[in-house]
Amino acid sequence: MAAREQFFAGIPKIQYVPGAGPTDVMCFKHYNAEEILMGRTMEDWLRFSVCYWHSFCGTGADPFGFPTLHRRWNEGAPMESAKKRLYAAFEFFTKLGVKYYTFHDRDMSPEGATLEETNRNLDEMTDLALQLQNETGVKVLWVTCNLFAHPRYMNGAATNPDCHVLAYAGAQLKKGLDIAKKLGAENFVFWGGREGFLSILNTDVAAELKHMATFFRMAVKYKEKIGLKCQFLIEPKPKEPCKHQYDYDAMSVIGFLKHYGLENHFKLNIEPNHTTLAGHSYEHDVVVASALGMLGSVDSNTGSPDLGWDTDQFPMDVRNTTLVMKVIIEQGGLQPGGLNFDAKVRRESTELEDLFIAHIGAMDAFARGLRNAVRMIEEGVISGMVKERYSSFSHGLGQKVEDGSATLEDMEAFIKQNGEPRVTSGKQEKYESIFNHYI
Ligand code: XUL
Ligand code: CO
Repeated sequence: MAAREQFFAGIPKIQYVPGAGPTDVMCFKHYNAEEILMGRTMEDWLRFSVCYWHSFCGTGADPFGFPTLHRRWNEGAPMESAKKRLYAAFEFFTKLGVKYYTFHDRDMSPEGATLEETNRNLDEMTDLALQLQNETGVKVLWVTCNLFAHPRYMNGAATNPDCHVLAYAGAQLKKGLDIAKKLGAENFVFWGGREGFLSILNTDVAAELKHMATFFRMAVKYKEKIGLKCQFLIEPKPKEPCKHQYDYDAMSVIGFLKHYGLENHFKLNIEPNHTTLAGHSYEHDVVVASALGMLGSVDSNTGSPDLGWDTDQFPMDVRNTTLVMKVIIEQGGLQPGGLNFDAKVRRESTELEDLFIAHIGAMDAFARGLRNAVRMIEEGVISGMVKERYSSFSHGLGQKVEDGSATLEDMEAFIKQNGEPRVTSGKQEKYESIFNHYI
């Protein structure tokens, strides 16, 4: 194949042009990578990552229609197009100025007839990926194994009723961890693709959950054995493709990890489109995971809350990005995680430049969210009001509740002495008005 075919020939490196006009969509108006906010560069706070599967493997096909996105890099025999895809991807990363990418093993490299052949393909492709990483300085935010697309996984991978399939998933995972080490991945993601059930009648839930925990334990053991330093992440999703997914939402994953004693080995990769599918508001799982010290990374996207499925749209809503960045700053950043655009252009957005416009728009939405959250935190109005709202826990009985030493007898004695509590306003609309001041 031609070594360095250009796939985005007419598109130069994207620049920061503050004050650019409304139709100037091929430049950053807000994302200024080097600018320092609260002691860190924007690039460092945001840690953007481009995802391989949507942006380079996606064809625009949906259950009702044929492909609409005809990418030159997807033409040719499987290994030939895999290489073209990789070159196209690295050209895109560098022109966009994003330092990280994420991929599934099978996005980068096609399956062969046997596991051995598949692994040889992966060796060849990851050799090339390593070369391109070294040339460009672009790094792997996370890698993951696709344990859901191949028909062998139709009844699940780690939770399959047949141990033969579980074994295949384990063998695939072993190689996935090896390539994570080879490419210096900073994280490794487990999304429970088909780990769940469609009918409770044919499902042994207790057995499946136990097998899933065993699968994770094997992963931890192998990670330690090979000296892989990356952070393990589980990505919750409530439904799709299964009717019920075991990793329903942040709280259920944390409950699972604690139940099986795995909580010190994993954090969460929260995808807001999954959060809204679980019936929560956009920011809910980011907030919950962070509050419990478990927020590791974010699959930055959005859905359409009026639709019941995973539309994986680019996150363009500044209100949402502000809420997410507020949480990220308050927990001291996301590193070694980041903001991965698990998002795809609409199947109607057929031009190559749409891929750039989508990422630039979302990066700018996050840059604005970051600036808003920084102002909000530095001025401290909302945090001051929240602190005041909970101030009764800073002394006396409240302090005892806080440190866990209070008893029901203390409660009774307190009420006998102090009587009815004074009802205080929650002031929601005041908070909302102040929040809007920063948007
Ligand atoms: C599926 C999804 C996945 C994971 C990685 O909804 O989000 O792409 O992020 O397997
Ligand atoms: Co995702």
